[in-house]
Amino acid sequence: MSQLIEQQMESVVFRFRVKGKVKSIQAFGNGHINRSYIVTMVEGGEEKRYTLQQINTSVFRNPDELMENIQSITAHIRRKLREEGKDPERGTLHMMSDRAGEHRYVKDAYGSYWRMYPFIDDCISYDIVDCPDVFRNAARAFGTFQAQLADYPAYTLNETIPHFHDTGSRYMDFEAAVARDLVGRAESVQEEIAFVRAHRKETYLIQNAIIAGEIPVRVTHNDTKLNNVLMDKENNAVCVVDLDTVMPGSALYDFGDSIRFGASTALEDEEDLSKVQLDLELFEAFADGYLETAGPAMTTKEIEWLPFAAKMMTLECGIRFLTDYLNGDTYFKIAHAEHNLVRARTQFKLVQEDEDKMEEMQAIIRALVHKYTGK
Ligand code: ADP
Ligand code: GN1
Ligand code: MG
Repeated sequence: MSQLIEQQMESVVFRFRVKGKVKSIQAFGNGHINRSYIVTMVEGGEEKRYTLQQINTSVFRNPDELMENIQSITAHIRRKLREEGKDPERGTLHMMSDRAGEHRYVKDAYGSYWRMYPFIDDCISYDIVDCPDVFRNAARAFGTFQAQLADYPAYTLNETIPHFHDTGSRYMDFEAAVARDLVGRAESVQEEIAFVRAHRKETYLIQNAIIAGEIPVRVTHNDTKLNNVLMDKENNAVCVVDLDTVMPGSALYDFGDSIRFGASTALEDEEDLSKVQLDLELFEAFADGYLETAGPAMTTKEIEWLPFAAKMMTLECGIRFLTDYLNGDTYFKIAHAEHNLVRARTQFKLVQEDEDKMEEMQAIIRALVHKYTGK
């Protein structure tokens, strides 16, 4: 980082209610949207760390509404943790106030929005997991998160990204990108385009079921990647992070997106597709932890849809990566020119895996329902 940029960031840091001097500011995290930094402050020989994040305002168009959501849901979770005698300092995120105590963010001279959270120390987050017990703990964290927000009035939350998990709407964005072919890539991805088109009819099914009232609307996280759960040294989940997309949604989104990312045997950008498989043991572990914690509040229909949701959230994410590739990589951060295409291909391979293993996933869910309800 250049000295000038570091000085500018320091001046942002001091507009929050922090004490001491800045020792260092380092970029970190593997997220595809925001920019995250660890800020280390020193005061009286003591070090304290914070996460500083620059919000991507081309993705999150209304940062005020976004922060309002995070502030109110974290306050709600904090209350729940206190009631349960748990540590509210580690169990949820705390947005720092600015010096005036007016906002939970700082706007810099360029119009960028920044927020700061005390860093939750001694934790790790995984991009890949091969141990079912670790994945079960991640599921418990997301299931508990949903349970903690079950009595939060969903209609009062702002929609931070409209139609976020409306797969049918994502499909239409994809067709528009193919038609525009802004950067002339469509010709080279005909196979991937055909794959998406072959699945068109399915993209509307979850949304239709929600609109018809068959699937309930809940307050959901909507970005339940494994690396959005902080784990302690014993691999127990400590805190669910990355709360930008918490808004009204469906448990199908949270379950499906977790399986998409965490039950894969490879990273999201693995180039060797023979390494990319759906691991049914991981699927079972996640489903177990999720049904244990969120299951009691879920409806029978919702639970039946879980395996299909895993496939649909994977297809949706693949569609989004491919759409971004066709649009010239304007949404997701990339490390090389083909990154979004590589990501789209892993997702489509996983969709095939989901299709091949659909009956096994369904049998696992039925067995778990029996385990928890006796039915
Ligand atoms: P992105 O939107 O870029 O994914 P996140 O909010 O998920 O950003 O942060 C990136 C990573 O930083 C997370 O996966 C997590 O490992 C870590 N992280 C975020 N906030 C904290 C925090 N308050 N304490 C400790 N680690 C954090
Ligand atoms: C983005 O910010 P991050 O990396 O946790 C994206 C998710 C995608 C994910 C794919 C706001 O999540 O929807 O599933 O990349 N977040 C947003 O890895 O679009
Ligand atoms: Mg994240």
